[in-house]
Amino acid sequence: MSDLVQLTKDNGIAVITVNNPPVNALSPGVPEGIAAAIEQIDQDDSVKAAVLIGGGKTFIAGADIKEFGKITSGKSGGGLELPSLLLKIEDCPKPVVMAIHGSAFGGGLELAMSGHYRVAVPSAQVGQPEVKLGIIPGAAGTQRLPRLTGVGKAVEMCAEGNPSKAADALKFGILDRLIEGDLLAGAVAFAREIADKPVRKTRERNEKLGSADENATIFAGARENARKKQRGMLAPLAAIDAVEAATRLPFDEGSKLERKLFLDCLFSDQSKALIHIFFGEREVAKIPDIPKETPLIPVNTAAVVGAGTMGGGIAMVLANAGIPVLLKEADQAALDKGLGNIQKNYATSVKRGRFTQSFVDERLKLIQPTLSYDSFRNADLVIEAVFEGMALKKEVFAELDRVSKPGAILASNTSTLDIDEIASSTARPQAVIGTHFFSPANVMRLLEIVRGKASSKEVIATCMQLSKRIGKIGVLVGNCRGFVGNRMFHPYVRESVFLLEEGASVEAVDSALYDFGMAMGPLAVGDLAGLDVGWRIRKEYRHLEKPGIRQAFAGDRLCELGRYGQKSGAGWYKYDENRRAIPDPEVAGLIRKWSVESRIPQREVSKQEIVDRCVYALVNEGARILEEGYALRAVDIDIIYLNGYGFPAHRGGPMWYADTIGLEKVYDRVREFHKQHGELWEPAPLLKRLAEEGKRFGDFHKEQSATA
Ligand code: T1G
Ligand code: NAD
Repeated sequence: MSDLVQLTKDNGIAVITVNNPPVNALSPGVPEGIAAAIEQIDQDDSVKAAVLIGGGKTFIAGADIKEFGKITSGKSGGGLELPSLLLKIEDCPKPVVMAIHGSAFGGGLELAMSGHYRVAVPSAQVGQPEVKLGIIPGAAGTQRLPRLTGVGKAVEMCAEGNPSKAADALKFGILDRLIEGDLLAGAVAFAREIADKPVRKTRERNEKLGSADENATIFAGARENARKKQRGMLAPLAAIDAVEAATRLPFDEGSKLERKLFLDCLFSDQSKALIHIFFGEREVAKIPDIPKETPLIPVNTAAVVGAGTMGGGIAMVLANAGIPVLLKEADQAALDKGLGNIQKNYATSVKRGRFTQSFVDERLKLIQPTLSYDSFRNADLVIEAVFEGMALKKEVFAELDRVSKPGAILASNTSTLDIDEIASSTARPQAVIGTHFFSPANVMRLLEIVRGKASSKEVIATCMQLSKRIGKIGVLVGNCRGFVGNRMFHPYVRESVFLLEEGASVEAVDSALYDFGMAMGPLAVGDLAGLDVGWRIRKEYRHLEKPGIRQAFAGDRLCELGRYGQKSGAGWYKYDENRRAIPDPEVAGLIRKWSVESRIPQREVSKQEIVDRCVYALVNEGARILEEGYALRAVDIDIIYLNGYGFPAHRGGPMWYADTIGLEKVYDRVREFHKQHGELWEPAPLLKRLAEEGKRFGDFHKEQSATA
């Protein structure tokens, strides 16, 4: 046997153990090792049945995603194809019991379904998450799963890609038994129980494949759901086609069709983008100059200053992670309002089935309201979320410096202000850092962790680790104006308003970016967040703007009319009582009038120009941020935009999207805009260099790390 796969015997029961840390992926050598073990079992008369189990923390978490690049670039070393291994297991005359702990995902669940029985510990999870990588199951998962669960559940699991807990998987017919205690012992005992029973081949179990009429409704519903919830993604629709084939074609033909659909997806740009994101979400946790073994500061208690829109959400996030949190406000009225919002948000989560009432009751007990700093000396971490003003922030941090215990982390949720400036109001700048949550903080997954020039490695490492604990994706960014996300968002929004002033309609701008895949158009986002928020920031920084540079004015003019967006019932759109956006001809008229008064030539604006102006504004600013070192890698920017700004995952983020288009083409377009619209479109030097050298943004940090 190989190091990757061991075969042992336990009194007539063979045990196949897969050992390929960290997640027992089906890397080259693993399928071959399993096949050899099955052959041996087949020929060994002393073996009555077999158990296959994963070594370490999990069962098989799927095919080795790192190998996909080799397949799509034709460099794959071949090796035993998974579908034929699964037929080999299924055709083994001795019953094979799959013993599952951790995650049986993708090829791991497909392998498990080729076994004759499946048992699992209650904490295990199973799933076909392939669509999240822009592919579909490629080893007959879409053919075997409906034979175990029925068509409805199978199409849901393959098209949505969400995991199922073991208890549910037992109900769905995927598992045969839950094992409490020692999994291997329980699985071997189970194998003894069934050793004399005839083997059941999953591929021959057709009784749950339903009738054409029943299935037609299921597939129509699934397609509509996929088009709505996974807008623009190809793989979910391909997964539905593959499960449908299982109900219409014999197993072998259905498997062939699945394989074709799988390869079509694998070679698609969408899949490359989503695999980039898969590894990117893990890459952003690695900070080159902060070693893995950096000591972490224990965070067992926390405090939040300000219970407004953000403070309340942040307190919920900490409580949801089981961290007791003090919540301080300036006065009782504000505190009551903040607590009221928290209770309302929790009630919504219970109504939507996200939390149980008992979970919420427990969490609410962890949130301690207060009007004083008295108990702050117990807090390991303090997060400030008061109004966005430097003077107030410095006042609060000076107070926190006085009342907090030595070693406490002092964090600010500021969205634009200078972290070093805030830290200068304390005697412990090494303990100060930015923790920039996104609204609503209890929902948005992104957390920009802003490194001040004095922030210690322990504080940074602790916040990066804490972001995982509170269910966020932490991305480390530098301390520049607007950090990474908002700094790029500024030119993106600027261009969307310029386009209005040049003749495009509000609906045309928003629908162009919506169709591109953004969760929402930039103008609708402005109305949601409040146009006055950006207006206040633009006014605060107007003195820093270069004279003679074109400034967007339509948004400011709307705010002067009190049109702040949803909160005032009208902004770029007007809103009905259910906050539904309605195009407003009055706004179109006002913008036309103001633009003509400002002598801006009016013209037809194409959909492509709208997308290019807005998205390339992101890319160009992203390139500046990279070369100035405020983001560690291009993928960090991509992760920020997917999880904080609704950039479509199947396009991989703005920097990956630019790499996919080709930087030469992007650079040419940016130069065109530079000629037409002036200095604001000056190409970033990094974009220029990489385009001229035929390189990608993805290469930049490799260059950096090579020269570091
Ligand atoms: N292939 C290669 N590397 C993988 C991997 C995989 N399938 N899964 C994880 N890793 C790496 C990951 O990059 C990280 O590396 C380390 O393992 C730990 O991962 C034929 C075609 C299992 C729930 O989509 O969901 O099967 O950063 O940090 O939080 O039809 O990993 O340390 O260098 O995520 O404990 C389908 C993907 C594949 C499952 C564990 N399978 N993995 O979470 O650890 S397609 C998946 C996960 C397929 C078939 C098709 C999670 C996990 P590094 P981690 P974790
Ligand atoms: P908000 O106006 O909703 O809440 C601020 C709260 O701070 C108010 O309830 C106020 O009473 C309280 N406060 C003021 N002074 C205080 C003091 N001395 N002690 C205790 N509480 C005090 O503002 P918000 O939208 O929650 O923004 C808070 C911070 O988060 C700002 O820095 C903002 O830039 C940042 N931020 C906001 C968003 C957003 O979308 N709203 C997103 C990210 C970051």
